[in-house]
Amino acid sequence: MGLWIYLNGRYVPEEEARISVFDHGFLYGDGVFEGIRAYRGRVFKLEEHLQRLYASAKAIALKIPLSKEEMKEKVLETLRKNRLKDAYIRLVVSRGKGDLGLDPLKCPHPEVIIIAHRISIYPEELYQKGMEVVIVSTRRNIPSALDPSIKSLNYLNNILAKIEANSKGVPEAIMLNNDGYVAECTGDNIFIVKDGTLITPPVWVGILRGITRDVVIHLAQEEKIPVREEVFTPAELYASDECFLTGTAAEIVPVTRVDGRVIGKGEIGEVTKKLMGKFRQLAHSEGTPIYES
Ligand code: PXG
Repeated sequence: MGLWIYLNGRYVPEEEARISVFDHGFLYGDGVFEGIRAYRGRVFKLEEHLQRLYASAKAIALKIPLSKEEMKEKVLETLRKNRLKDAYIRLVVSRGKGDLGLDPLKCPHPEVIIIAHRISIYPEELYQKGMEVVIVSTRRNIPSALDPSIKSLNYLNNILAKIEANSKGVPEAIMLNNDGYVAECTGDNIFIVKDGTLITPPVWVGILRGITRDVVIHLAQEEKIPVREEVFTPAELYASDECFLTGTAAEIVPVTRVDGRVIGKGEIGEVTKKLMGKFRQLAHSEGTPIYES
């Protein structure tokens, strides 16, 4: 059985879910999106994801034609329509159909798409043994040109970094900001542990403020693990005791090798292990119910 896709107020079978070749999301990457997870019949951090979506839209002067409350109901309805309990939800709002020019004023009707799908994640082995990553030469977009805190449909910067990771045979790429400080990965935020303190780059270095990142900071505070949002260099990353990546799809993935340097003891560290456990517990126990409300 195929999927039902929410497309501008209607549910259509995936084969019929089509957008115009004049859509500016397609022509120019002009739009915003979110990736959200549902675990065991509950949507994790739905409010936070919707807030970020509306904030991203506002930043690019895109008016979403639904209220946040309506959007929330549509997300839940899409999950129900597809009988999903564990899912990855992709919410896309594009500028909509215009002419071949850039001008967003020529696009009066933004396009809203919700896709809910079974998730595909990294292989379980990576969560037990840790991942190898590399620092790539593609720098993260500078905030004064295109702020990475906007989750826009324009992901070419990240894709160029991913191509470099692919060519090195690793699953993720670490990107530096234009000053050479560690920023984030192509679709994940980054944390290191040094002498018992958890450190993650501050949003102002030019990163997406990940929902998972916020959850992890909060969990660490609850566990009385000292947390600092602070810039760090590749050398400090190489010399860290532990490293992990966070993202909606990835959750918390331990990193045990960066550019051929073994991180810490080359196994999953204690702080990482503790936070992975706490995160799973939280994701499996709270969220917006899909089926009773
Ligand atoms: N940084 C960037 C650049 C992202 O795109 C994250 C960090 C993590 O944020 P959350 O809120 O999910 O904790 C993201 C989000 C994929 C994929 O297929 C991942 C994202 C976006 C699009 C695709 O892995 N990640």
